[in-house]
Amino acid sequence: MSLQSFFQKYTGFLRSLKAVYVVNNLLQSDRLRHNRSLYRKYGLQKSIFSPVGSGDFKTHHPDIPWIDRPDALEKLEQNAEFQALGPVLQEKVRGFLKDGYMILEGFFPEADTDALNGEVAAQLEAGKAQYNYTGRKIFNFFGHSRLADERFFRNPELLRLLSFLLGKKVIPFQSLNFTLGSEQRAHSDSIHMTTEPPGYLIATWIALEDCTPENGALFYYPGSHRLPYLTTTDYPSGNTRWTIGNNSNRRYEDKIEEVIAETGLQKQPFLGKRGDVLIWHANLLHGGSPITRPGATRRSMVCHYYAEDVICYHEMSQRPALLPPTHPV
Ligand SMILES: O=C(O)CCC(=O)C(=O)O
Repeated sequence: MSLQSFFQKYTGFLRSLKAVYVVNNLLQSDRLRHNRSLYRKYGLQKSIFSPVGSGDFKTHHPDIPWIDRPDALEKLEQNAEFQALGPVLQEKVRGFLKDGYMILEGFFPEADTDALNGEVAAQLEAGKAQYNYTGRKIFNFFGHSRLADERFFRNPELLRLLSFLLGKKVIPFQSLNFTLGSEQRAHSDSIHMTTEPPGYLIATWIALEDCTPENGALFYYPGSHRLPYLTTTDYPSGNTRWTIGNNSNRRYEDKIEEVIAETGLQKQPFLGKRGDVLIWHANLLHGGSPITRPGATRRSMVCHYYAEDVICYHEMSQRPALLPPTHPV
């Protein structure tokens, strides 16, 4: 068993040791080599195998995603690629700039979502795919399924749209499949997958069955993408030079709860239909509602992407992000 797959299940003490991640980084060096030139580009003077976090970037590179610039709406209207989109999609892109998300209704036909649900169930049954230590998330299912990979994770139409939104070509980075709702508290992806320059991450959330008020629907806070990016120095993470704080995630989520209360942001459930896709901004606060009907399933897939010429790292665990494995499928 590789260290990587061991850590998918393991929740004990070793998870808090930065040195363990360094060993894993060395073992996965193929998936980190691309960072050599990026570290040079962004003036980061450290080994590509070392822990990395927001503290390593005392000042941010001035490259701000165009969607986050004050003149974004004005520039959008003049953009030739935008003008070539139909009026419906144009309105959704305007909404993305304003609210930090957009919804593509009925993007995937039922035949595709049915087929993917069948493959996930079969691979779980056969023990080829597994939930990670959370008991809810199946990491990188695209590595087990050509359908998940080509139709969902690397869907050319979505890749084009995401690259347009970030203003740079995106790299499909990781996927998570769920059969039950996550019931995860509100958070921003940016604490888990962070980029330098900030904001060059984007995600798709795909409903593989209808979402209801009982089956743990996704929720989000429109407009929250405009909040400052929180880092591990903005809450008592418990991190030390050598270790990651055991309760860092809980404390981060407590902090987010405070921010929501202070700003008066309004929570919105996503009662999407199967086949719908929700695209969210790197900093949009979101999470999973409680499951109030015992046994209710909520099949879904989340795919994360970041721009190809930025550094991506995991702020909470201070690790450089590994490029996806090149599994045979
Ligand atoms: O699907 C959910 O319930 C939440 C997923 C999520 O928060 C994430 O992938 O960041």
